Amino acid sequence: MRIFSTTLALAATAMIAACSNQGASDTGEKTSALAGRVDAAPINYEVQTLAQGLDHPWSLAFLPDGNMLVTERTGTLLLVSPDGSKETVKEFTGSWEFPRVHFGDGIQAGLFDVVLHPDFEENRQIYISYAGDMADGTNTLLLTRFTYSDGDLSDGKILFEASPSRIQGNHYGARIAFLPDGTLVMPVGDAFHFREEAQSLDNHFGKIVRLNDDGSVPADNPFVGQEGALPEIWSYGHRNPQGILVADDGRLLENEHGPAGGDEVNEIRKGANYGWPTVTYALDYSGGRVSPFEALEGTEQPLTHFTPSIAPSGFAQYSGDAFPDWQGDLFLSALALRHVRHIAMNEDGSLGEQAELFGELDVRFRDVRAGPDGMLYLLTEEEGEDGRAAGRILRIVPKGWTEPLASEPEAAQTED
Ligand SMILES: [Ca+2]
Repeated sequence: MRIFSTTLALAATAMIAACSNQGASDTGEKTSALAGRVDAAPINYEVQTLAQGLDHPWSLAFLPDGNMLVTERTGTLLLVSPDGSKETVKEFTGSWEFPRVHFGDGIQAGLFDVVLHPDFEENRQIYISYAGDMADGTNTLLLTRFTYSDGDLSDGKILFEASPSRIQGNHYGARIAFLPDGTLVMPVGDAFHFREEAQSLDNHFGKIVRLNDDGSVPADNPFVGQEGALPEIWSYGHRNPQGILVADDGRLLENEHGPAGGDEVNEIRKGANYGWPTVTYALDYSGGRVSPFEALEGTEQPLTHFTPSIAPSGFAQYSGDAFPDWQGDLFLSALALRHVRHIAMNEDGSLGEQAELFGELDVRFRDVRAGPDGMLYLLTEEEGEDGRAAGRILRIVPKGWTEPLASEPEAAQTED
C-alpha cells in the first residue's frame, strides 16, 4: 500500500509538471513533459552506431549497392557507406541552377526527404524535397528529381512548388512516398500561421498532393476540374505531417503533429478531409481550445492519436526477418518525447498495443527505417558538448547477432 500511495504522489507531481511545461518553443516543437509512459516491449536488441557527426540528419534512403543517401537538414546530401564513411553528394546551400535551401537557426526549414524511384535500378532517378529560397524573398516546399549516378546528381528538375510561398519557416511536411500505381504523394504542412487554409482547396497548405513521377497531375485526382480547387490535392485538413508510408496491405498511412497533444496517425483516402483545424483532439499551445469539435460529420478520425504530443517524425513498417515479433508492425520516431513508438499491427489491420523503444538513448529521433537487411535504422538529432552537430545513424540488431561474413572461409584458407 505504501508503494501504491507513493506512486500516486509521483503521478500527481508528473501531471503538474506536464501542465506547467506545456507549450511550444519558437520553432513550434512541443516541450510538454511526459505522463503515462508505457513499458518497452520485451525485445532483446543491441544498438550499433553506424555513422556519427551528422548535422541534423532528416531522411535516409537505401541504395541497391548497400550504401545510403542521407539528407542533412542544413542542406547537404550525403552518401554513407555501411562502414560509416561519408562523402558529400551535393550542397543544396550553394549557388546553382535551383533555389538554394532555406535554413536558419530556430526554424524548421531545410533539406528534407530523399526517396528512390521504384524503378531506380533502371532509371537511376531520385526525388528530393526541400524548402527553397525564392527570388522574391519568400520560401516554399519544392519537390525535385535528379539522376543519381556514382555519387553525383544530374538532370535536375523541379517537379512541384507548393503555392503560395511564405516568409515563415514552420510546418513543411515534405515526406515523399510512391504508391503502388507509380504515382507519388507528398504532404505540405499548414505553415503554422495559415492553419485555416488547410480547409480551403485553393492552396497547398495542409494538404497531401499526388503527382505522376514526372510531376504532372494524375487525371484521377479527386479535385481535377473542380473550380477553385488545385488539381494536385489528394487529401486536406492536415496540420504538419512528418511521416508517410504505404503499408503492406496497400493502405496509405500518415502521421502528423498536433500543437499541444492531438498528434495523429491517419489512413489517407482520396479526397478526404482530416479535419484540421476544425476537428482536433489538440489544445493550442496557449492551453486554449483550437476547436470545440473532436469529431464531425464529413471528416476522418485518426486511427490513433497522442496526447501529450510525442512529436512524430519518421514512419516505417517492419517486414524483415531479424525481429519476427515485429512483422507488419509500425514504428514512429519521436522528437519531443525522445523514443521510438512501436505500434503492433493486428491481423485485421487495426492498430494494437503500443510501446516506447530506445528511450534509454535519451535523444531526439528524426527518422526510422526498416533496412533491406531486416534491421531497424534510426537517425538522431544530437549536439556535442562543443555545440557541434553530432547526429548519428543507429542500427538496431538482435542481441548477440553477428554480421554474416560471406568471405570468411576463403579468407581463412588464404591465411593458411
Ligand atoms: Ca485530423
